[in-house]
Amino acid sequence: MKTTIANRILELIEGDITEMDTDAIVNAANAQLILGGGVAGAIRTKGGPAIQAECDKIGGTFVGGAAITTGGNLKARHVIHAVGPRLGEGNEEEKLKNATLNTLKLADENDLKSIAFPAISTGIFGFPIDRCAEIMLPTTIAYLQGDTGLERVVFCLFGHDSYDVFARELQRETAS
Ligand code: AR6
Repeated sequence: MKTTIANRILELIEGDITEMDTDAIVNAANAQLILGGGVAGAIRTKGGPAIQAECDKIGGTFVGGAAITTGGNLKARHVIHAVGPRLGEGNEEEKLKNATLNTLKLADENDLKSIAFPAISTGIFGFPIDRCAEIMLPTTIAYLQGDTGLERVVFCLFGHDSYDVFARELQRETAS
C-alpha cells in the first residue's frame, strides 16, 4: 500500500526489513544499543560485526532516542537504532512517538532520502501493534507534511497480521 503525503511517499510493505534498499533501515533497539533478537538479531546476522562495534563506541542512548551507524553488509547504507519502550515501563506512547520523531530527524540530519521502519516495540518489548500503528503512522504523516528532505518512508511489517493492522490504520488516517 502506497500513499502520498505532501509529494512524499509513505509505503507499507510486508517483508524482512534487512532486505530493504532504502538509505537507512531502522533497528528496534534497546537503550544499551546491544543487538539482541528480532529485527536487531536479523541486522546483526546480515550486517556483520561492524554495526555492533559502532554501537559499542556510541555506548547507548535514552528510551525514545535514536543513534546512527553504517549498514555494514546490508543493502541499506545506514542503520538508525531507535529505542522504543518496553510495555509496562510507563509513558510508552510518548516514548514511541519520540523514537519515531528522533529517527526521522536523524535521517534528515544525515541527508537521507529514504528510510524503512519496523513496528518498533511490538516484538520482544511487548507493545500492542494496533497502538504502535496509531502512534507511528500519524507521527510520520505529520513529519512528512513539514520541512523534510525525506522522499520515501516505508513501514516494513513482518507477516500478514502486522501488515493488515498498519494498512487499516493508514486508510483511517488518510480517509478524510
Ligand atoms: N523484518 C521486519 N520486521 C521484523 C523482523 C524483520 N526481519 N523481525 C521481527 N520483526 P523486535 P522490540 C518485527 O522484537 O519489540 C531485541 O532484542 C516483529 O514481528 O525486533 O522493539 C533488541 O535488541 C515485531 O513486530 O523489537 C531489543 O532489546 C517488530 O519487528 C528488543 O529486542 C519489532 O520486534 C527490542 O524489542
